[in-house]
Amino acid sequence: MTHPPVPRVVIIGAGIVGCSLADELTERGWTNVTVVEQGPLFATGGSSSHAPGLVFRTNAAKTLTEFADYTVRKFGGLNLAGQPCFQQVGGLELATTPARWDDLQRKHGLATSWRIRSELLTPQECVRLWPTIDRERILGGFHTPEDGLAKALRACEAQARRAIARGAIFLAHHKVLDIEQRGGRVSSVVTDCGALPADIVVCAAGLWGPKIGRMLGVDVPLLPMAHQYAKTTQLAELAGRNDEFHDARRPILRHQDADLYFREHVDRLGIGSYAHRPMPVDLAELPSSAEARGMPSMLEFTDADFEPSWQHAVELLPALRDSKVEEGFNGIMSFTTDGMPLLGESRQVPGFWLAEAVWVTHSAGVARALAEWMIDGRSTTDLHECDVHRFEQVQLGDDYVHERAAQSFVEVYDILHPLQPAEHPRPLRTSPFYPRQQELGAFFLEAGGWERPHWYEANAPLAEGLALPQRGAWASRYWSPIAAAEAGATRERVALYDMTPLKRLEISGPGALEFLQRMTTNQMDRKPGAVSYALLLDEAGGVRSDLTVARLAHDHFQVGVNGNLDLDWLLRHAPTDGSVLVRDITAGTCCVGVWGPRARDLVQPLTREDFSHQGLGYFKARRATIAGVPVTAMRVSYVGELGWELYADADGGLRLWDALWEAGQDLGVAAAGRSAFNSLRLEKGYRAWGTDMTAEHNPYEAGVGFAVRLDKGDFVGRRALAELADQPPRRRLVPLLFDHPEHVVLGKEPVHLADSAIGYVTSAAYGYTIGRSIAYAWLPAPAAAPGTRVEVEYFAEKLPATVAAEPLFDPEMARIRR
Ligand code: FAD
Ligand code: THG
Repeated sequence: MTHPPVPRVVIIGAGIVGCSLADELTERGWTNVTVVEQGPLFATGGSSSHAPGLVFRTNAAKTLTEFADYTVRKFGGLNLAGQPCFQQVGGLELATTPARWDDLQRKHGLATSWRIRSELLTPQECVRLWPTIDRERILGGFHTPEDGLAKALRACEAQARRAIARGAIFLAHHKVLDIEQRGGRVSSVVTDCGALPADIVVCAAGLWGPKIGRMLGVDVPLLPMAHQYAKTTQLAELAGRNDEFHDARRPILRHQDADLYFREHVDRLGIGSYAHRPMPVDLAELPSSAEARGMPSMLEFTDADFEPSWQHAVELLPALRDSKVEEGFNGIMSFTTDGMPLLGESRQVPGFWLAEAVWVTHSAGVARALAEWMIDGRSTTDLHECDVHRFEQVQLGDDYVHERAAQSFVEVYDILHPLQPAEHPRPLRTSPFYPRQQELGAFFLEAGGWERPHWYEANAPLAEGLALPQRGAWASRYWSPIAAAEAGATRERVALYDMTPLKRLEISGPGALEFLQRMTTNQMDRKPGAVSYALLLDEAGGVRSDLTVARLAHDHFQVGVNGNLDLDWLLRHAPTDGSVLVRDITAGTCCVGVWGPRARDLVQPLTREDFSHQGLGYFKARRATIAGVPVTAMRVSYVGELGWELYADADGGLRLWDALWEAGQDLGVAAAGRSAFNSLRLEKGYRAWGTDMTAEHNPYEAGVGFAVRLDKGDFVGRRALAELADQPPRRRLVPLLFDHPEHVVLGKEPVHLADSAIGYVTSAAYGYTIGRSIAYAWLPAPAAAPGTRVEVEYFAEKLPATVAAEPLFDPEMARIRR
């Protein structure tokens, strides 16, 4: 076997991300690494040079928590000339309002789900950890004893030295001016001191990322924004407590109700504030390193912006009354539209990788994941929420990035409900049915830029008199009892669902079949008119997505996918000889799902085509004309009822909706939204990719092994699956049913068996048809057997539940196949 030569990697930026990546790459044998830095080493003038280094690991995103956990473990074992790179002082988050106290209880649940040790503290226990807190102001705290302070600058140098010892080169005062391409990929990095040949270029330029991206026409959708950090004068209470070696002993502290955080600096306190107005920074106006006395990412402190924060700090820590701000700065850091990093290799410019919008907290974890991705083609951590190709086109525009990133600054410490939508800019994308949805009083939430009805106020009369269990306040937000009526209309009569936002691709050309056979797990060589449910796997057998593939003609397929990452993955793998065309047709088309026992009574009279069970069977597709509108009808149903997804060109959409609406009046048709949809699909056990399963899971443990045909010939991931196929899974995705119908949870809650946390909830909903509250959860196989008694932790309460056999509704498929 021949090994490929070690590629020449040039990393732009010697901040914490560049240094960590150089270490992780060289450790794995990629030793031909050059790090170019415009400033000096290692106080480069970037954000890492002055980051106070607070590492709070617990995050709603499992991936970010895993990144942070690795950073803590790695930095905990690193030192620079005997000086530690991490101080495990612990983390303490305080609640001064009942809403925050509830949120900390929820956070304790998140920490437990992601295996971070934590405890909830009484005010007294908080004061024991941090004696100068005004006990009267607080309701309690969330303590994470293993969190702490990263010494970012030290960690930069310590990791760089390890990389250098393995052969890496660090070049200070080399400013990147351009990146050249040859043969369709990166070929060299041009600096003010000459050009460096490169097979791979990694942009770890922090807030300067967009500028580097522009050299190649690659979007780096982040907004640099200033954030205030100040140090107090010397405090009597801290005198003699700390020294330069151990410059902090009390936990890092968050007072999120006032958008503040604190840490010790020997005998002073450092105070960071997110309370001020968003302060976006125009890269073009940023002073050069020389003009900025070596610190271009530090702007002048604006006292007036800090004033309210100082008052809040003194209220929480009255001992500060005798001190003042001695020094402060407005430090620049990167914000993205969804708060997640930007990682991955550009599809337009192969060889150009991004490692952008990364906090010190996540830096080592990000670097490890990227090194694995670059070298092995895949990371062991699921990265779909961080992949820079996750965005829709409308989410890449300057105005959008500006508006949304500024909002994510404002919301940094807000209590955010998982369903809470951004308010601006909206509406961005609407389906042709939008005017009718508005007329029916749709309550819209947004996803991928699309306005999606969650329920329709017009259905309120249907909900009157429904006896529903009283759910908790948190689960009642972004929810309405109307969803129950819409679910009922779907199971009992017929309902219309707007499926337009579901991304769809057209894959065509003489090589289309062979391409889809190679990319997916199911048999694609079926007669035109066949629809298949199939998976996209990575080489290790991880589930990258699940799809429906309709063969509309010999060389023409329509593929229903989960998002932009699927399009990206397919485009990357498509043959370049022109034999296959992959096209996103979402925007020019629309889709309405017509589902329910009366669906056939509604649709058949509107068309000359045979929509009987014999004429158009389950998982079959055909062209038809409905009320004069050309459609592709696909007999699939994510809600588990008789009916079709009807696809039309966008221009015919409104006529199609109106005709269906009109024809349905006598049948009791209802428009129905995502809230009902989610409940119905959980009753059927249909997985939502990205929530229930990700590339971290294989098909067998995720319960979608039925979509894998190992005997169909080779496909991506087949080899890995062949090894897994006859081993019993170690863990499983299974449904839980709560004992009490009023116990409705939202996802990511920990699951306990006896007194140990053993797993976590993925998605949850009240099942209106079965009259039980449902949660899907990942559990170790021995605990996943139906009948196992477990408890789901929700706001520090343990809710009893039982593992159930699936599907929970209509296992004979009698409702669909008729
Ligand atoms: P940087 O450290 O900025 O490194 C990028 C490097 O690229 C720079 O050295 C720059 O000079 C170089 N570069 C750019 N362009 C070029 C070019 N053309 N040629 C050559 N070199 C180039 N994070 C936490 O986790 N915890 C905290 O408590 C925390 N507090 C913060 C407080 C403040 C006030 C600020 C501003 C940020 C804070 N952060 C914190 C965020 C954190 O500092 C950053 O997210 C992190 O340091 C970014 O690291 P980086 O390596 O991506 O960027
Ligand atoms: N409709 C269409 N495409 C899609 C979805 C959709 N693509 C993305 C996503 N949703 C895929 N998810 C599913 C999940 C389950 C089913 C369809 C799409 C489904 N499963 C049946 C079952 O499991 O019993 C049938 C499986 C089979 O017969 O192979 O219907 O909503 N167009």
